[in-house]
Amino acid sequence: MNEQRLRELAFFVDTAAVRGETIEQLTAKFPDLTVDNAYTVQKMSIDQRIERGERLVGMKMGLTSKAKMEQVGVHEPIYGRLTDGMIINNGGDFSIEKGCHPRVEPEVAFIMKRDIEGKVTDAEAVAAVEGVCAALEVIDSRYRDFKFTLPDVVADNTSASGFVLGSTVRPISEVNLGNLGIVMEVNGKAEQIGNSSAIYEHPLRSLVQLLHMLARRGEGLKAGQVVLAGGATAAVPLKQGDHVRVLVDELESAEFRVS
Ligand code: OOG
Ligand code: MG
Repeated sequence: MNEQRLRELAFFVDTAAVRGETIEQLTAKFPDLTVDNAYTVQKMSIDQRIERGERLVGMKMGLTSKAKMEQVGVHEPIYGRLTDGMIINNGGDFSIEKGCHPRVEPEVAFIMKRDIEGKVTDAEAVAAVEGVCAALEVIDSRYRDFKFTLPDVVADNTSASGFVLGSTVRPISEVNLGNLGIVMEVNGKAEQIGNSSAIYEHPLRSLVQLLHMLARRGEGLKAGQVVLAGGATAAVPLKQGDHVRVLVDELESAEFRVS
C-alpha cells in the first residue's frame, strides 16, 4: 500500500479519535491492509497528535491475556503508543464525552529507567526498569460495535484512550511480579478478579515481547517511559459517574472517576 494511502488512513483514524466518532473498519474498504502497514498507520496517526503538541510518554502491549483475546476475537499480541494526552491523574476524572464506547481493564505498568532497544533478554529488560505499579487502561475502539480485525486494531493505536498509574512504583526485585492478585472494582463492587500471571504468563514476558516487536521496526523504549503490560482480565464498559479502582497485591491502588 502506498504512503499516500497510509497517510489518509492515519488521518481517518486520528479524526475519529479526536471527534469520538465511530468508523467502519479499514479492512472493509482495504482488505489488503497488512499488519506492517497498520503499524505504519498507527505511527503516522500518533505523529499527528505530536504535531498538535502531545508528547509520547510510553507504549502499551495489548491482547497479552486469554481473557482479552477472547473478548475481542483477535489472538495475537499487539502494541500501541501512549501520549501525555491520555494520562488520567490517579484519583482524577476521565471525561466520557470525548469517547465512543470506552471500556476499562486492569493492568500493571513498568516505568523505564534506561533507554533500551533490540532483541533483549529478560535480564537486560529487568535492568532497564525502574519499577512497576498498578494501572488501569481505558480502551475505546474507534470501530463501530467495538469490532475489528488484527490490522484494524493496530492501525487504531490498539484502542488506546486513557490510562492511570498507581502512585507508588516498586522495584521488580521487591514484588512477586508473576503472581500478583488483581481486583478491579467499579462503584465499590469487584467486577473483575485476576492475576498478573494471566498477562503473557508473566508481565515481564510482555515487556520483552514489546521490545522484540519494536526492534523489527528499529524502535525501542526511552528512560522515563511507561509500558502497560496488557489487560489481565476482560474489559468492562464505562458509564458516567462510575468510580473505578484497581487493587494489585504488593502494589498500591489506582483509581479514577468517569465524568
Ligand atoms: C485492543 C486493546 C487491547 C489489552 O490490554 O489487551 C489492550 C482492544 O481490546 O480494544 O489494550
Ligand atoms: Mg490494555
